[in-house]
Amino acid sequence: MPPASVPWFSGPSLQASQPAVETALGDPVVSASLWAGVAIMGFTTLLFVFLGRDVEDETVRRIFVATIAIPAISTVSYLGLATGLTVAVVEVGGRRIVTTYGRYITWTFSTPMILLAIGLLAGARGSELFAVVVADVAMCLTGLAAAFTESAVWHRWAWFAVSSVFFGVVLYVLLVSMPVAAASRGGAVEDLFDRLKTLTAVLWVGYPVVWVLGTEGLAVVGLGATSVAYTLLDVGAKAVFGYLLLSNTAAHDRVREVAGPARPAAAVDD
Ligand code: RET
Repeated sequence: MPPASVPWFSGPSLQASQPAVETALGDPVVSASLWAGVAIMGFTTLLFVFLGRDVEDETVRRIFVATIAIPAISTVSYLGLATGLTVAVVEVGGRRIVTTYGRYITWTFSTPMILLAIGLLAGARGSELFAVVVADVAMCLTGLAAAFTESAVWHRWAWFAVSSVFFGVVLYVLLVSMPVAAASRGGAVEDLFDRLKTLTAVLWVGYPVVWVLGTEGLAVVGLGATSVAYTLLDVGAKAVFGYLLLSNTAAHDRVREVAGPARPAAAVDD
């Protein structure tokens, strides 16, 4: 039942105190995977701030701002999940599903930062960055819709399909369009971009796979395994990705090789 204090609210109940949510968070594997997320992402945020302590170049500084925001947002996200604030139960086709919907909300903010950071490195055009961020936000919000849909199981898959189309656009920009900009920079930038691009594409494909196999999709695996899998993907897609990006850009900062001089078509206008 929706909380009485929110009479207009007819969607899934968002009460952390629901017994099913309490039971889910009482599972030590689920709870450990979420509290580990708070700790790892908190530590990663501090590490990234430390790595950026003497960066001077304006574009590299922008890359740092975007990349530091990734684990910072994620720390808050994990706190919301671990405390049950952003966990809810939905009922569909007679099945009760615990959804950690806070993930999708925070991906809406954190994933654009990842794309901005890698796009700035590549020297992507402003229109390219804009397109990839729009598609990415749409992917996250339609993923949130999939998680909350209770009307029919196939309705959930319909949202999943829409989200996947937006994901296709994101992958296209990352794998086809941005590499052209990165190639024109050549050298260390191109090599670093190529590594980060591959890491990102591989890990990001893991998210919909976990969705399909996990509790919100076919429920082949339980909530504990789903939650651990998302946390591991997050460590790769945020902490490892960010570390590779920042340690390399900070090292090259002094020669302005990484960001390179601004080109007329580049989003970088320092
Ligand atoms: C969902 C389900 C619907 C279909 C698709 C999905 C893709 C999610 C992705 C998430 C990436 C998250 C990252 C988080 C790090 O901060 C929403 C699971 C396609 C690609 C990288």
